[in-house]
Amino acid sequence: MVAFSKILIANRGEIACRIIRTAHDMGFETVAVFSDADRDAPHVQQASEAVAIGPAAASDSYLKIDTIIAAAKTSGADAIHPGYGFLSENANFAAACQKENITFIGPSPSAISLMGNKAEAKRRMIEAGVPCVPGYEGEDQSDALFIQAADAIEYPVMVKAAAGGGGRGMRLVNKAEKLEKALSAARSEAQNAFGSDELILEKAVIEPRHIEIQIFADMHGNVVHLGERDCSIQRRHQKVIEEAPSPAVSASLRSQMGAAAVAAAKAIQYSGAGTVEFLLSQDGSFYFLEMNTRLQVEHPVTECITGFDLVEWQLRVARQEKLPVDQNEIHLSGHAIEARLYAEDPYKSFLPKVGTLLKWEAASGPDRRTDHGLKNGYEVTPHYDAMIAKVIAWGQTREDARQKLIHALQNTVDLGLVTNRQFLINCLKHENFAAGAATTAFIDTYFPKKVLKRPEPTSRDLLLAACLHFDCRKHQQGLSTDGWDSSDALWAPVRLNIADKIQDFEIKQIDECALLIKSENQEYSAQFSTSADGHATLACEGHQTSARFAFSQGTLFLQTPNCQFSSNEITLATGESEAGAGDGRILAPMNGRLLHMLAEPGQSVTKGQTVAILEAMKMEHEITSKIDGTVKSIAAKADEQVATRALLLEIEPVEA
Ligand code: MV4
Repeated sequence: MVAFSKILIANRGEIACRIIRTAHDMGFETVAVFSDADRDAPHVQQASEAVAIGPAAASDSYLKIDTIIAAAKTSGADAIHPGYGFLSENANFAAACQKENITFIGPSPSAISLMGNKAEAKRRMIEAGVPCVPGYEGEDQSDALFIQAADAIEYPVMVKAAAGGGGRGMRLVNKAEKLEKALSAARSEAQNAFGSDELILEKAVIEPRHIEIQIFADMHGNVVHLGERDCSIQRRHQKVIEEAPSPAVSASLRSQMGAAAVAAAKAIQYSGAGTVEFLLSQDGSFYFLEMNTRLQVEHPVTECITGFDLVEWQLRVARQEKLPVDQNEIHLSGHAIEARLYAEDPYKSFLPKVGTLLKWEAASGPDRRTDHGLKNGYEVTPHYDAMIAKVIAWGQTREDARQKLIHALQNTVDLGLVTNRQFLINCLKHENFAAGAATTAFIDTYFPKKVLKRPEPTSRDLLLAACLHFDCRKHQQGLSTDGWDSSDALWAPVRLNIADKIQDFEIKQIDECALLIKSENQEYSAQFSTSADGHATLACEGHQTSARFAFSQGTLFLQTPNCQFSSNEITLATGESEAGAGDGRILAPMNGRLLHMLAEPGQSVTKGQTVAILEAMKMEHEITSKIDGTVKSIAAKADEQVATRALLLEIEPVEA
């Protein structure tokens, strides 16, 4: 038995938190590592102790082998869990741990490096009798040999980088005339991306499903599989939705694929958690693609249908225990689906988006699970992967799981960030997915750019936004709803900027909760209320709308059941507003950055004189004095971010 007691987690975010949870449950101490960007991150707070490992860039911190090993030594950690990504499939890192007598929680360096090369892996898998796509994976890399091999297996063919993964350096070639050009392009791409221009060739499988088998091996020769995961819903080789079991895999196909995956692991004396990826063709045949020698992002769906804790198994195997069960003790129960929440904008080419998570609430409820490393105020930076959380639901049937996951995503609060949450809901609701028929072509087929439209707020959503701004303004002006009196019963204009569109409202407070709202020549009578934890409800014409909200520097972030949007109040920018007009208090007409403060204390100013310049909504706005007078005080300085109605300066009127 290899004893270890303190585990360093060489990772961050949700997977670091996931590993810490099981490690603590089992009685281990944990050490987090963190870059400058992650000082206050939840994984750091959750670990028993934490070590700083350098600048924000991953190449300067989470990818630095020597620094991570040094962190283990200074903290006395005697084992390292690499998580996924970063150093998890780096054979040199596994070897460095071994050399320092630190238990690497993963397979041997030789298994990692063997599976890191597709040509070598494929030759070994063919030897072991694992079905592989017909192709060429020889050492002779001459064009002549590739041309001959392609003719023999017949077009279309795939050219792949031997050192590659995740689709980089991959080319689909439909006819012989195009092969040579594809070979040279793939070689240069592979050389640039992986430092090796070695290629392999395969017959192309058209519109396959991505099916992977979770395997587990101990150091005593026992290997089991835990069924498959269907990861067909991907975008540019980035997984989006995963599920277990696959709607396309029968019990008999499962046992065939499971046996092939177990044979693959045995052939290389594998130990620990591994995933054997297969392509499942439309005709039901399956082919080995590659083997991932780590715990995968989507492991929770397997945990949900087997009831096992895969991190616990990893730790047991690493201390040389036998696998806790035999193959015949593994039973799959129900169905689980995982959706990956990314900080990205699906309506802008899925570009990653940085920002501050103002309010985070993971969905709760029976059979829901959210794996994350988030908290209120969490900053999404450009340094790491855009995936911020995984939302998982289990159900007796696939349909139960699908419905619960949609509900969970609708009840996940991610205010302040732009995420793919609504896109995930739309994917899960799509009839092709609901029917269990989705292949790797799902997103390109059903969600091409032209059908990806940002959900627009409904008119009720807009009324709610107007009420929230109105309410916020009252609080800013020190008027509490409790202290309401009839003098408030005036129509107040509320002008909002929502997605660069101007929306005008007028609101009159009738009593503590009742409001009259005018919008687009209609008058509504509404009951409006908010709670301290950011719930808002609006009952209007017999229909109640609920939403979650947060204000940050005057910007309102609103999440309604059908969309998410932000809005800014610009009522003062009209210059005809009630507040701040008559007196010498000059307020910011909208959220923005103060470019210049042109006035100084004691200076005399005349009505109409420009006293400050505000940059907002991509324009410069001159702020002018409404009166003749003397500058009494300055309340904001250049470069400062100011919120709507923030005091900029105060002018003492000259006596008439
Ligand atoms: C293939 C293929 C069709 N035929 N190989 C993409 C990433 C890499 N892991 C392997 N990939 C593919 N290999 C042959 N012989 C189609 C893909 C593929 C794919 C595979 C799994 C999930 C999504 C995919 C999207 C496009 C292409």
